[in-house]
Amino acid sequence: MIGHGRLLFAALAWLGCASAVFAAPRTVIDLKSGWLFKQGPESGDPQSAAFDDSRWTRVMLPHTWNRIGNDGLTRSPESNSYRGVSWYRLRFPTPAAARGQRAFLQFDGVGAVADVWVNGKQVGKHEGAFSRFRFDVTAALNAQGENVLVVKADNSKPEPGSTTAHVIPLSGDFFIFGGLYRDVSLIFTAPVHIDLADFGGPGVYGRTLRLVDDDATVSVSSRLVNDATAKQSVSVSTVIEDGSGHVVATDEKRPELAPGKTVVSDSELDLKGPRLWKGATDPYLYRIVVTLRSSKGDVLDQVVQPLGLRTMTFDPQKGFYLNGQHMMLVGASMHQDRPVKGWAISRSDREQDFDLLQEMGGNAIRFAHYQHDQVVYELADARGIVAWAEIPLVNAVSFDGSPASEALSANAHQQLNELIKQNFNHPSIAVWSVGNEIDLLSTGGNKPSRAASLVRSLNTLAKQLDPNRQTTLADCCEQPAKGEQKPRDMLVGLTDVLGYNRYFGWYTGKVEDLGPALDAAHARHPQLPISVSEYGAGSALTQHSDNPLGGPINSHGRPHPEAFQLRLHEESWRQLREREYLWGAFIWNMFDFASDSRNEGDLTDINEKGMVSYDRSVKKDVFYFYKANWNPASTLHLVGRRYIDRAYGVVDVKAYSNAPQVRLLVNGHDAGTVACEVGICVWPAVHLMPNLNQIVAKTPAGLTDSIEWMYSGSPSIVRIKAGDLSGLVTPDGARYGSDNFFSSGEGRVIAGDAVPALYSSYRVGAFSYDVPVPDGEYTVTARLIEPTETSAGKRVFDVVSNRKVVLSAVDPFKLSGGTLKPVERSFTARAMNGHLQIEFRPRADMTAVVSALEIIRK
Ligand code: GCB
Repeated sequence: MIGHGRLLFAALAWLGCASAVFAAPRTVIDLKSGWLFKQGPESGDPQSAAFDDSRWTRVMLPHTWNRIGNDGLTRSPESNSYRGVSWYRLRFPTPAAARGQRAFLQFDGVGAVADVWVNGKQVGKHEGAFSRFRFDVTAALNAQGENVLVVKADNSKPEPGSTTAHVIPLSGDFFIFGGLYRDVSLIFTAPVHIDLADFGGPGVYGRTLRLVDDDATVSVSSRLVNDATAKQSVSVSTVIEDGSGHVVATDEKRPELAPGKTVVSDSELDLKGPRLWKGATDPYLYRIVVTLRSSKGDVLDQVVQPLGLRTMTFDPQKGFYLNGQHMMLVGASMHQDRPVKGWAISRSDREQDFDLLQEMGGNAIRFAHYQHDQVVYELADARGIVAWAEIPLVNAVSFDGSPASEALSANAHQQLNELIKQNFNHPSIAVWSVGNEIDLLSTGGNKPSRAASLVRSLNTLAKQLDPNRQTTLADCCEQPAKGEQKPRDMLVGLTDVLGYNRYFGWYTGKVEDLGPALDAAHARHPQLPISVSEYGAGSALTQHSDNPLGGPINSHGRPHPEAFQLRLHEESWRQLREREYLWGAFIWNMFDFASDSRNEGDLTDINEKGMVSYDRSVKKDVFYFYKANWNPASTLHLVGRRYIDRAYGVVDVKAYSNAPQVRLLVNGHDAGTVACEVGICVWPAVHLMPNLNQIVAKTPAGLTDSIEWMYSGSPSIVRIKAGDLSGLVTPDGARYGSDNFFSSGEGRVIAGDAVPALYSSYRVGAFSYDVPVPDGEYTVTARLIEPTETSAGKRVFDVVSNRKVVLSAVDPFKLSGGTLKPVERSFTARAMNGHLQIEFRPRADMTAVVSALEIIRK
């Protein structure tokens, strides 16, 4: 048997720039550098060893050819959204010391389908962009000298007839990056070894059978493979070590291994006085160490896996319990991409993501919508974050609403096997999710949905593989499709627990509907533990609104003022926190992420619902709202970080803090101390000075935060763009702020560019404005348009100020001579006690409208 030190040394010497990790007694050689890459299909025979690749580009792993998501309203020329086949080639030597060893190639993740050749022989194909896979390449390696490894990576868009037509996900609001975007390594083992071909899993699976106060029983199943030609008598030692490396339980078995066979060796170990894995308060980890020895006592193989002792239970009325202690799981979902790097991110990128989630106070992560790199599950274990793990069965099981094809079903089963086997030993994982919004397309597209049988069989597989964990799915469509009475194919109830993806106030309804909708769901399924697996809103860091209720949001477009995201989260969390039956609430999303179907807010190809920007440089204001609510460490954050150049001289100042009360100083003057409720502290109607304003907040414990705002307007000129969330500067330089100072009515926009910008939105209904201005006489100009009516007499209203009618029987159609025709009317009004009141009072059963107000002191 070859000494592992020797093998390692030889491998390093041959590989030059490659690095090797010595994890006794296996040898792992990291294949990071020396790769040649060609984007797009290649003519000739690129899989053959002799192929001339001298013109290809040299790349390092991790690597993706795609580049998606940028600031600005159009796609950057540096973007690369190519989806299809690309090629990688690597030359590497066979270490002389590897003779007689088994050799495996390990890929930690290739987007999305990988065909692999070694020395011109195809050694395997793997379908699925997210899971680890290994191929036994022992027979394909040259006995000595150089080998040529070739990988064809294919991230073609799934569509009928495409190479990925049966590979999940068929669809999804995230970009599928192509390439060798995670690590690749070469592993050498003895011929008798722990299984490496078990769906990429570790071959060693630990399960807590019993956990009472001072006693635990753990079973460990190890899969042993005899790739030698003769029968082998071996010993399997199974050891549990505590966090300091002390052995706390051991067992030994002496199985006989027939040649060419895989045998499962089971051990049961008792632990006295176990220390529990308690989430972030004490994420205590044991280690399972399984060592395989020959009859002579030589170490043949060894695998080390994490073990955390904990119970996780779900109660339909009371939510989630960790080790019998109630805990509401709060956190966010995350994807795995960054600007420029795409999916080819590093361990330190992932650590930063965890740092941010934990700073925000999250105790849980939903790893959406697929299996992430091993590193993240390790980080979740080590940091005590409870995890939701899932397979990428997203939006649909077919292109036409029919049931999943056999091939797609097989692929979904394969990816679920991989997810569970590869991550079985991570104590942080609470639930296996079998999919996300699986019937979205069929419900939205009014096609039949036939996902239930696949969901049922995936659920059965998950329960067989891991009886200790609960299954879940993220539901979109329990409600019937448009115009129908019943849901078509009920998925809710097929898994042990559930998550609802609900976007009240963003895609549907009002944010206030969230709680009642959840109560109704809870009433429909009183025995089903439910959570909110997604809720959220987009936010553009350069778009600002003084009142997020001022106009409608265009969820699939622009603008997306940050203030709208704040309100949606404030109101959502108020409702979620009160609902004891919820086992969790996961914000969508922790980070902005790449999605090439999006042109929203101020970005392109980015879904901007994150708490933190795509490049992680900006913690949005909303991040601090959750921090104030979830992180017990003292927090104080003044809101409006990016809205520096203010449209109005009188503003509501807001801070997020977990202090009971906070004091505000504006330009050195005390602006009052207010109590904070649900982390929100508000100082209404604060007067700014012309030019620079210094806003300082202080908690009683001495925490301080400050911002500087500019106000370049004049207190006696106020311009309001009614029905609009972002405001406007006219060509002659007049600045209109977003709709503000109103009560009642509804803001609406006129789509397209049929009308001048100032008239492109309006407030409608019976409504009034109470505008803070210095006392005096003002000329008020109301800019009007008839948005919908097609004849005179359909919309007639009076405008009233200080109980006097200042404009009588206003009929925008009649005044302007048609629909969508601008017209304006002015009147004089007096401000008293710092307020100017203007009421729009419709006649009979009609409504009033106004598009803009210009208020100028006489
Ligand atoms: C969802 C999906 C998620 C999307 C999200 C959104 O329901 O599950 O993948 O990204 O909505 O932002 O629309």
